Parts: sequence; C-alpha cells; structure tokens
Amino acid sequence: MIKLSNLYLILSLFFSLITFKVVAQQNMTNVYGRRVQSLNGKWDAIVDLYDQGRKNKIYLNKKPESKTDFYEYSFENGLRLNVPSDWNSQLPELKYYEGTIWYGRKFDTVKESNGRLFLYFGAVSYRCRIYLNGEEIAQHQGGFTPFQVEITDVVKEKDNFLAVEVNNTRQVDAIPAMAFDWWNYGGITRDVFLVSTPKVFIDDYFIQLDKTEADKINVHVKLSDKLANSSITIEIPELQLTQTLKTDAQGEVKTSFTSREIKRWSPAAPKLYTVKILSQEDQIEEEIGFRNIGVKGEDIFLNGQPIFLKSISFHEEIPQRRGRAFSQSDAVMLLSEAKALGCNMIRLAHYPQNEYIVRTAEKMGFLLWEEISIWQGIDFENDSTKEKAGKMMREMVSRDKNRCALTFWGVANETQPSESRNNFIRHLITTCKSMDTTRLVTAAFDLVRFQKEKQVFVMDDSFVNELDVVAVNKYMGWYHPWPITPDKARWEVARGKPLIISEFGAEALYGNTGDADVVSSWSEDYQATLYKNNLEMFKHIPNLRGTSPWVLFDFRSPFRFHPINQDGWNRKGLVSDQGYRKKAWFLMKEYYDNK
Ligand code: GCB
Repeated sequence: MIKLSNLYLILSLFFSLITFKVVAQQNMTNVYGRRVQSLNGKWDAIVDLYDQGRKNKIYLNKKPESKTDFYEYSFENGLRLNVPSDWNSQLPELKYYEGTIWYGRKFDTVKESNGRLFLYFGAVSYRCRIYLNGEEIAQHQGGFTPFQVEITDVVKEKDNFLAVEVNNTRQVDAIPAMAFDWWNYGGITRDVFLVSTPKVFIDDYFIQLDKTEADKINVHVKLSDKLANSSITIEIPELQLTQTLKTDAQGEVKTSFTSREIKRWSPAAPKLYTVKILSQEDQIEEEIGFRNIGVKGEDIFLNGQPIFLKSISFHEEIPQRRGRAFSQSDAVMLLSEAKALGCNMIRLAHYPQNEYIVRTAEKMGFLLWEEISIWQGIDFENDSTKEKAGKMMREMVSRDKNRCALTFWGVANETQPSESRNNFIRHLITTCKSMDTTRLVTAAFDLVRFQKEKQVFVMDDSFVNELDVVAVNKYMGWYHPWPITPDKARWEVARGKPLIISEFGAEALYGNTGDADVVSSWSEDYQATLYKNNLEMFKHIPNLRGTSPWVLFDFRSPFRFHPINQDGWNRKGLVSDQGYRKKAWFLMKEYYDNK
C-alpha cells in the first residue's frame, strides 16, 4: 500500500513534470551566434476576440476529410501578418486591438541524427502558448524577453505546423500592469528562429573583466549537460590568450585570464574582441568588450576615470511607422539620432529592448541602462507578480550579461514606498546580483519635493540606500511648477551617492511656435525654455553624474488625449514623430557637447 503522503509526493511530482514540459526554458547564451534557420516572414493569422480558439483546438489545423466533416476555421487564405512585428501597425482594425490572435505557419527542417533543435522567440507580447504539430509545447509570459523550447523529439523533417496563441490583454497582476505610458503593442514582435546544436552544446557563458582589476578577465562556461571531464577551450586570439580546461561534475569550467594588453571598451573607443569557445562537439564565438565600472562616493568610474552620463531614452518604437522597432536598420535609425545628440548612454525605456539595439549600441559606443517594466501601478502585494518579475529579471540579465556596454540594471521606475514595494524590489536586486555582480543597480524615483523651510529639494524614499546609483525623474516646469527660480534651486538628494536625473522634459508639438513662458502653448519655444531652466538647475545638484532627458522621439500613448497637441502621442520628444528635431534638441546637444 502506498502511504497517503507518498501518494501526494508522487502526484505532485507528476504534475510538476507535466507543467515543466510546457514552461518555456531560459535561453542559451548568444542565440545570434548559433546555427539558426529563420522562421521570420508572413504567417497566417486568426483573430480570436472571444478566446474560443483553444476550446475549438484550432492549433490542430484540421482539414475536412469526408463530406460530413467541417471545421469552423482555417489558417489558410485569411489574414497574413508579418513576423516579427506588432499586429497593431499592420491593419487599421488592429490599431487598438487587445486580445488574442493566433499565428500559424508550416516549416520544414533538417534533423541531424546527433543534433538537437530549439525553437527560439526573441519576444512575444505579452503572453503566449506554443503548439507544434498539434501539441502544446510551451507557455511564456512577459513581452520583452526571449525564450526557447526544445523540439528535437517533436519536430519532423517535413510539414511541421507551428501555432502561436498570443494575447496582449492588460491585467492587474502583469508586468507592466493596467496602464502605462506607451502603446500596448501585441504580437510576435521579435525574431523567431530554429536553433541547431550538437547533443551536448555550450549552453551558457559569462565573460567579463573583473569588477576592479583592469587586466583580469573572468570566465565561466557551462555545457548543456552535466558532463564531467569534458574539455573546453577558450581563446581570445587578438590577445594571444588561450586555455583548455576540463569540466567539473556540473559540466562547468571557471577560470580567468590576465593580460596587460587589454584595450578597455569605452564610448570613445568601443573596442570589442573576438572570443571563441570550443567544446568537444560545439563551438561558438562572440565579440566581447572589457571595461571596469564602479562607484566611489558620489562618482561613477569607467575604467578608473570619473564619467558624466550623457544619456537619452527612447521606446522600442519607430514613430514614422507607428510600430515596434525590430530590425537591425531600426536599431541604426534610433541610435544614430542619439549619437547626433552627443550621448554616451541610452536608458532603454522601460523594458529590455531587442538585441539589435543592444548589440548595435555597444558597437557604437553607448553605455546602457536596461530595466524591466516595474512601472507605476505594479501589484507589489502579489507573490506571483513578484515571481514573474524575478523571472523577467533573470531572462534580461541572462541575455545581456556579456554586453560590456551594459552598465545599469534598472529595477523600478516611479514606485511609491511601502513594505511590499521594498520587498519586491529587494527580491529583484538579489536576483540580479546573484547572477551578475559586475554592474550597478539603479532605480528611478519621483519622490523629490521642495522643502520650503530650507529652500532645498529633498527626497523621502529611504530605499535609495540599497542602490548603487540613485536616479530621479523630475519634471520641473511641466508637472511641477517652479517653487523658486532655477538658478536658486539647490538639491540635497541622496548625498554620498551619484545621482542621475533619469527623466525631465515637456511636451511640444513640432512646428508650434508660441509664448516661451506659457506651458499651455505646447510650443517648441516653451519646451526649449524648460530645457534651459532645467540645465540651469542641474548646476546646483552637487552629486549629479548624469542626465537623461525624456525622451528622444515623440511616442504613441493611448492616454494622451488632447486632440490637437497630442492626438494619441506623448509629445515630449526632442525629435517629432516625423523625424524633425525640435528647438530643445539643439540646447541639449550644446549641453552635451560642452560636458
Ligand atoms: C514618467 C514616466 C514615463 C512617462 C513620462 C511622461 O515619469 O517614467 O514613462 O512617459 O513620465 O511623459 O509623463
């Protein structure tokens, strides 16, 4: 007889195995450096407003076989959508769509007898279920991080049918939650690949310069399987560095290289080295850069030199196309405009943006701040939301940990102090630091207020003590009228730590001229005055080590209701939705050029 407690154990193990099967795996490192077959292109699609597709098993993609058979769906001869892309920008009827859309496509592939195949999604917004040949094989939640699922045993050489059920309904427990200041684009918004690997492959590696030492590269490589005594070679040919090691019982090797020849990466000289890793069956290479980043007192140091962060933010959106950015050329468009402004850093707002942006930014010499969407209105009381946030954090860090440009992990934007908020964010910091101790952790706060008695700006959120660098979003002259003239505005905020103004700005409709002193003129002139005033105030923030105006481009936002001035756009861009530079752009450019 099985004891009840044992039965419970067996059952829970059984169910955990079943659920395990459909939860997508975390990605292997550097998917873009592997052997891939692209599944991008036109996919068939079915709009499922009432969520009836799953019940009707449309993922089986059945065709009638006899005269008495019929099915009330067909993927063929209907809607066709581009992948990658959001759906909202592809058809006028889908502009505001929030709900489910099914994507379907066929594919053939080559099955290698000794290989494995993975299906990779760069991002699907927001939640999805993946079905291959009629079987549900994975689920994923979170619109901005990649995931993969192994399909070696379910894939065929010919006529595979892949269906993806995508849903972008906003929910209270989601991240972001119910309302956020950007468009809720839905769809398969990033690349889809089939990734081929050998049986035992190089799954993960983390290669970065030591946090403090300038000549020591730390290396950690992990095989897909716990295979001991297997040899792994790491080479950096340009530095004439090479080592061959044997894996431990976990299938891992840890080592370090020392070289006095290392040219460190910086915005002025974004040097990258080819790093090669070879295992018995697999090999992979990637361009990796080396730099030291740290904080001492109120300064931020890059390669031992204090640095001022000349940053800007943008959304992952091409305004002229009114849709998500997804390609290499999109990345070049966004980043070139930041380069022209004279920036040395990008704050990727407010979620991990696609890898083309991250990798191109690194090559162009931008430091990066990357964050998950812990944006106002998150359900901090909810443990499952916290768990989800932790998972997003892991997916983000795991994807970009080898990018030396990555300087800040952002854990929150404009959150209000409470015990549950603190625990939530602490969980994210711990998660992040358990994976990577080489970067700085920051968060953007908005609780700075003017203290009348002392005539000084102060901050009331003690959580700042738990961060490496403190950031503040402050809209002086827009959301907050000036309590004092900008030249007298003194700040006593987070002293002892570096401070970044992570957002400031004002809305202006490109081409609007108007009274430079009147907020409601929505004019380029008012926006320019506001920039002038804020730049004046910045002179009186003693620990200011960076600024990041909000925002580079006008961007779409459903709650920007003013019919003339906004028309569904947040107009705080320094560049208009049509790509024209506003007057404030030139002031900011001058400020950055002189810094
Ligand atoms: C903020 C948010 C940003 C908004 C911006 C605004 O503080 O962080 O996401 O878009 O203000 O324009 O109100």
